Formats: sequence, structure tokens, C-alpha cells
Amino acid sequence: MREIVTAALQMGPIQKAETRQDVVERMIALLDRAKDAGATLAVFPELALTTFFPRWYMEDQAEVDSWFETEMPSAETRPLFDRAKAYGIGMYLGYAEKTPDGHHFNTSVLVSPQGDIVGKYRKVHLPGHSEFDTDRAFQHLEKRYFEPGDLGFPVWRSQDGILGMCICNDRRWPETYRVMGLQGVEMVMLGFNTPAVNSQMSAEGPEDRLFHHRLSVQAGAYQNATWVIAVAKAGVEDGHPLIGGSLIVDPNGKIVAESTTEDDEMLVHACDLDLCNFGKETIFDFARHRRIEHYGLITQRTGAELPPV
Ligand code: ING
Repeated sequence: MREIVTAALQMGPIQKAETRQDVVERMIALLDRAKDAGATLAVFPELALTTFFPRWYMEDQAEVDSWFETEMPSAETRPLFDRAKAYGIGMYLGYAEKTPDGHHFNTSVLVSPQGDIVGKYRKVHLPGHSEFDTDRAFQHLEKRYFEPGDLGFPVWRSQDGILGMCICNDRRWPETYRVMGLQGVEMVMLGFNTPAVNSQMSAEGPEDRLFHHRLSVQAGAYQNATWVIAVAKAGVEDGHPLIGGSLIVDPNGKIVAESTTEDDEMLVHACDLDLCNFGKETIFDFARHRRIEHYGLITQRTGAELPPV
């Protein structure tokens, strides 16, 4: 049995006016609870250090850059890294990354229990748009502020398992999980910030959003025989609601823990990575069952092309 006692550390809303110091204090309080619960891995949300700023239209690059981190750990986040290291707890942390050569990514890092940054992931699937959209009830400008990730979907050996990462919208695309599944992933960690309503179709509300969220995460877990830890930044940020629904899903696609609030909340579960083995050795034994000679379109074609009428 290879167990990782995993804490999903959901965060409630972060208002635009809140400082990174305010936020890191909340994160350390959650980490303290994870320690008390015996956790050895803590998963935080996407863009965990700030409000979900892609909802705001900005033209001044200096203002945009103020939402980004130029180093990680930074001065503000060093106390969080130090606390995790002192506790011997590994960590997934989502944040906005500005590289030394001026690139902007929606990023997550995997930190080992020894406090080393084991891996980095940059969000591949960027939803939304890049220009102000007057037809939308609110903006979702991830295509304006971030570049598509350039690191692919790697996995890393850490804490006696094979761990992978993705971010928010990535969870809706089966390719995300399958590329990691083809590397033997046993636990996918992901943070998300999901608006509770559809800015283009008001009939789609929180329950629909939660349904599609659970469906995507459960399918990804089952179809790749992997644990998936999905952690929300939730609640109302400056009048804009985000869904909760943080989840711990087992390799059979079963939800073993789900948050019940839209505030700072902790889920904890002892994830036995060996629960992945049966699925990987039977129904999803990729080597035995997949027929890649028929899958060419998946990487050869970006958009759908309809058959001739
Ligand atoms: N947020 C949302 C998400 O994928 C979204 C955007 C919501 C797209 C619902 C499509 C449908 O959960 C982020 N940050 O990707």
C-alpha cells in the first residue's frame, strides 16, 4: 500500500483589494489544519495568491503584471514554503507566472515534502477571449493575459508515486488526462476558479457548472485509473460568484470527498496509489487495448471538419 494522505485546501473568495500577505496567512492556517490531520500532500487552487483577475479588462501592462509572480517562492510566499517544509508536506500551488524573459503563464508548481520544486506546469487550455466582449455578462480574459503552456503534460516521481498536474479548464479536455495516463500517472492535482454562471448563457447556473465539473473530473480519473484532486477557489469575489465543489476522486471515478462550503475548507483522504493498479492492468491496460492506428485525427486535426454533404 502506497498511501499519500492528501489535503484538498479549498480557498474562499479573494477580493481584489486583498494583499498577498493576507492570502498567505489564510493558506498557512489551512496548512496547519492539514498538518493536524496528518496530511503529507496539500493541494491549493489555481491562481491561489490573488483574486481571479482575468475577469477584469486591463490595458496597462504594468497593472496586468502586478498580478504576476516573477519568482517562486517569492518574499510573500516564502513563509508558506517554509511552513510546508517544516511540516514535511508536499504542495501543489497555482499562481500567475511572469518569466525573466517576459512571458506570462497560468502556472502550478509541485513542491516535495523536503521543500524542493519538483515540477512546473503551465496551463495549456486557456478559455475565454482576448478582447473586451460586450456580449458577455462579465469578462473571462485568460487568452489576453496568458500564453498557452509550453511544457506539455509531464509527470514526476514524488512521494513514492507518479504525480501530474493540470489547471482548471484543462480538466474538461480528455487529452489532458490521457497524455499523463500514457506516462503512468497515479494522481492528477488541479486547481480551478470556475464562474458560477455562464457569461454567454444565463440559463446555465451553478448546478450545471457543478455537474460538468464533476463529470469531467470523474471521467478523467476513471478512464486513466488515476486519483484526481480538484481544488476550488470559491465564493463571491467583488460580486462575481465562483463555484465550490472541491473533489477527491478515486481511480474508479468515485467521489470520496467533496467540499460543502464556498469558504476556506479542507478535505482529507488517505489516497492509496495502489488502487490505480487494477484499472491500469485490466480495463485500461493501454498497451493491450488501445489501437492508435485509428486515432490519427486527434493530433492531426485541431477543429472539427464536417463530412461532405
Ligand atoms: N475557468 C472555467 C473552467 O474551465 C469555463 C472557464 C467554465 C469554461 C465553464 C467553460 C465552461 O472551469 C477557468 N479558469 O478555466
